[in-house]
Amino acid sequence: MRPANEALIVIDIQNDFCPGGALAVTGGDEIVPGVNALMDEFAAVVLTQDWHPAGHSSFASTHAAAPFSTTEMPYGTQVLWPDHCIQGTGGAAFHPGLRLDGDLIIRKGYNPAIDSYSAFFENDHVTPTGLEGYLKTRGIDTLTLVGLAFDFCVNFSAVDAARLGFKVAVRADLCRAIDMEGSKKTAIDGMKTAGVEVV
Ligand code: VGL
Ligand code: ZN
Repeated sequence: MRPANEALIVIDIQNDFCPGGALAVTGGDEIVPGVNALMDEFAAVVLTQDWHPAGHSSFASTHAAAPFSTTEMPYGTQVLWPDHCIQGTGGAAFHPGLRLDGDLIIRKGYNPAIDSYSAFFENDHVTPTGLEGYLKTRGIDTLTLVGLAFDFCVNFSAVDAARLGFKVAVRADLCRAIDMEGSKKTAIDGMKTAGVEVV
């Protein structure tokens, strides 16, 4: 068992990010048994859930644009995704094999106007989700991240966590990437620059 200052953060292991889902990540379901087993090591386990209202501004359909194209938002460039993780749908539900006995489920992406890759801040990089306060008030300063997708929500969460002063490790073997236009390598480089340990 790890000490009480450590938490496991399980990012977005939801049906829409697994094979057959609306924004399927190749092999996304393969990590479930390993993530479940890793939960046993941690006294604190937090799960995140991508949780968009229908018509969300990150959906290509909202802009009559092609999925995986980009648009400029007030907060910067935004990839336009297929409709995914719509609140209350089966696609937004966790993978049926995932253990749900963690301490906290934090939802993100519910603001219609702003996407939220990171578990800590929306994509404007200033609107907090509250996770920082939750962890710090529990005395947690060291995080291990796993989940989907490696190059988007895991990456953004890990970099934000490092910036907030957490000691951060990402278990790459318990993540899978979307990997569009080299985004996996960019994510690895960015995480290392931010001081994240990618193992
Ligand atoms: C994610 C794209 C859009 C993720 C969420 O969980 O990595 N990616 N929404
Ligand atoms: Zn999303």
